[in-house]
Amino acid sequence: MARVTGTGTHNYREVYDTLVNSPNPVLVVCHISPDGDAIGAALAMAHFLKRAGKSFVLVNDDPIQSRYDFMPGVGLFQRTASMRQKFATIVALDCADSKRMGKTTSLFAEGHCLVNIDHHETNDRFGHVNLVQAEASATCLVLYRLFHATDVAIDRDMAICLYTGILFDTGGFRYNNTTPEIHHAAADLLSRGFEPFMIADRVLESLTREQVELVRLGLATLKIHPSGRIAYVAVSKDLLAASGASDDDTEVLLPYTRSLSGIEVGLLFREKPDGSVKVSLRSRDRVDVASIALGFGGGGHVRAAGCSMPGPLAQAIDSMVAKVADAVMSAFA
Ligand SMILES: [Mn+2]
Repeated sequence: MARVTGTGTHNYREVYDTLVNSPNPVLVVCHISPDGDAIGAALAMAHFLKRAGKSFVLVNDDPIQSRYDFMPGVGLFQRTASMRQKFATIVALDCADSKRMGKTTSLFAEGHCLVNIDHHETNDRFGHVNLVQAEASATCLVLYRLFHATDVAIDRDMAICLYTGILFDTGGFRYNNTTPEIHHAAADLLSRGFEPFMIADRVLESLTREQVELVRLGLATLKIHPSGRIAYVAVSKDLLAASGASDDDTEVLLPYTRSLSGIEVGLLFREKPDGSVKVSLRSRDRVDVASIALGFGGGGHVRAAGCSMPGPLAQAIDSMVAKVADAVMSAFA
């Protein structure tokens, strides 16, 4: 196998050739706590590999949320902790840096080849082969372009997976990353025949009873900064336990922060079992939350980013809100 190395961004043909000529099986990974784009991209890649006559193993540290049960092949995901095998070729999807792959890196063989396919602006080109398109609205769009450029026929299963990722990362075609190109891609994918409402309902709308309980309890913690431009909620370990919801479910609280009229930055703080604090940041028009997150060792996109901070919760809130208030102040100066 010709191993392409380097830190730049490779072209479609190099990426295609690396994947198709790699030894079997190929390990397919996406980021921990996988979302619609990560799962969609990993599954579309798995379907592609299978059609190219390759074998693959799909792995993630975390369970896949049940809302994604409709996705073709989702049952093939295995948990990292259950795996012993080592892999010579790995393709990472929707991971901005190697930490996002979690413990799956323990499954990489010595001298492995890592293919990094992503769309995060903060991607540090951690692969040996990198296909990173920071202007792409979703990793699923990067894959759509790759498949088109290399004449890979997109079947219905792949189309459902790619469409799900595009739908998720554009917030249902609402965010500013909703480009003419992504609508063209969505139209093309939809022509393979599936129900768009079924996907939108599962991915964007359905809530479990535990999630609704989490919203009820979480909204009681909602605070608005004196500037009137920052809103935030905090989910402590106790609150999460009382709701019966899981850690990943906390995302359902985010829209209630940024969506408040007049708010520029919405924040969600969640206390992790080890006492550290995970922060999700969303902005509306002006504030670059990726650079704020980066300052705390995190990353993401201009309007959606995240990071981890040391506890305790109240202290993490204070220092983050102070930083965001500075950013809001200069954005509205
Ligand atoms: Mn993504």
